[in-house]
Amino acid sequence: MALTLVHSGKVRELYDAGDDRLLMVASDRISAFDVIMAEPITDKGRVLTAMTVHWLDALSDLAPSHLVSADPADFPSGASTLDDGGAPLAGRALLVRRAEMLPIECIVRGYLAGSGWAEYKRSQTLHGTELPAGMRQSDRLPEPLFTPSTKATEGHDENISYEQAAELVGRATATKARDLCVEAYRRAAAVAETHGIIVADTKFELGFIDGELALCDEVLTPDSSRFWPADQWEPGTSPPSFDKQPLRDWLEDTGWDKTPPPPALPDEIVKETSERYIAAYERVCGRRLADWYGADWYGEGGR
Ligand code: PZK
Repeated sequence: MALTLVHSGKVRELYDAGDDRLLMVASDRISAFDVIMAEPITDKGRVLTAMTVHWLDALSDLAPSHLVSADPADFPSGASTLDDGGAPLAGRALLVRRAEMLPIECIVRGYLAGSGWAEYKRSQTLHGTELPAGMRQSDRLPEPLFTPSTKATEGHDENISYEQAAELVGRATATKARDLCVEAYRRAAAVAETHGIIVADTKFELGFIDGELALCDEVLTPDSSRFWPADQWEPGTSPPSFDKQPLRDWLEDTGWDKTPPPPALPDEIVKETSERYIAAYERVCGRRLADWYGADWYGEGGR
């Protein structure tokens, strides 16, 4: 039986796998300046999937997760005929349990970037929490902060205070979510830092499975986080993105106006971007991508 598509994101899809399960498929698509590029980035879907599994496993003592299996042999039969127009599914799909998702994005910030920096400049606060005076763009925060937002169905998510989050999901759940996410961020950031990568911030999605708060969706990937090369971190400036900067720089250099269609990417840019994603996985998780599902198809078994 063909699987039914239940949700299509910019770079990934979610299918009903029956039996209260979903198949979460990460494509090799990449977006830059909010526009999807025409060329797939080789291995990007496998990198995001392998990273998610690594962290769900490494954090399993902290929280249960929605993960059932990453092994294609465990996928429902309809998965084998599933064709999203991309590379084979092996390594870039996860069978997960359906959860009752919280209506908030659980973001943790360790550094002052993006909308956090914009708020700080305005009011010296981050999601309503007062911060020390005199902080610069990209500065490290005194402590990682839980900075939730609502899930906007259209347009951009709205930042909310911890109090507002407590009103939305209940205080006990908000407290649990905050403590879990901050600890997960601390662990991942500490590991990444020893390998020269700063995890500036990251977004978790939590849901209830069998009455327990579980880690869902993708976890600590470049698409759900800001990864910076530690050696290029300079407070007062905006550090490059570990994974996307060569692509962004090339696009800027073309003079493209950032509306579709984007310019066709040269092979060198595709290759360099792919290598960045793989390096992020191998450095942050301390594992080789060649050891992950689907390596045979890409002919990297001997790497
Ligand atoms: C769920 N998303 C986002 C992910 C997409 C969109 N375990 C779960 N149970 C219920 N719902 C979700 C999950 C998870 N994960 C995740 N939306 C709903 C999403 C992947 C591809 F297109």
